[in-house]
Amino acid sequence: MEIKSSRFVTSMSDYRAPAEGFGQIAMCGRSNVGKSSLINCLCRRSKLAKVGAAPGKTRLINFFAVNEGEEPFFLVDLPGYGFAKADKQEIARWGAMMDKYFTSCDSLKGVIHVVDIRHEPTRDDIQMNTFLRQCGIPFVVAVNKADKISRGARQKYLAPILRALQVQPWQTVVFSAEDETGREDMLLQLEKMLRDEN
Ligand SMILES: Nc1nc2c(ncn2[C@@H]2O[C@H](COP(=O)(O)OP(=O)(O)O)[C@@H](O)[C@H]2O)c(=O)[nH]1
Ligand SMILES: [Mg+2]
Repeated sequence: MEIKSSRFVTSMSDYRAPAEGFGQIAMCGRSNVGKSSLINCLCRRSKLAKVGAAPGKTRLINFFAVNEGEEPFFLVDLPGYGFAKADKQEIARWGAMMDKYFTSCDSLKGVIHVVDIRHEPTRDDIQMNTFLRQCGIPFVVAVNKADKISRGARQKYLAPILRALQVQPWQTVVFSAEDETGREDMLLQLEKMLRDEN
């Protein structure tokens, strides 16, 4: 698949199906792990999704329409978890938002669960992945920031991540939003999810 066009459509704090009934591929993961950067990398637009936005600010679900007029779909940037300074109220609000999204989004085709190659998955990461599995939502784990680790050492970092999340190599893409490592592979995975083949 190629991404030929992309545009920001809308932000919402409370999920309501967008007017365009496109299939949706959602990004989830810790704050700062590179969800927005991954969208920008796939779309090859450095400023499409806002990168490095301070966690704790207004947390919204952002919708980007891709390939309109052809085989359109939405890339959905979900608010991250695991932000250091979140208070209980904020975490509860995040949980309610995510709950509503995952339970009422009929057109969700799959999720890209973004993790950081340098860190073993946190308890939140494991919970998130378990949730996706329990809901039967197709997912791919994007092991991002691969550019931070030399090629030869990546396998050593990857193994404990796969083990902790209990995912298989074919469910993961070693990725770098910085240098486009894994971009083609990720586009293939997206295509599969959009066609319900995953
Ligand atoms: N080196 C490197 N930095 C990255 C990569 N992806 C994201 N970043 C940086 O990580 C920070 C957080 O990225 P962002 O996309 O805003 O994360 P989000 O909170 O998950 O949406 C920014 O400073 C990005 O430039 C990557 O693949 N490699
Ligand atoms: Mg972001």
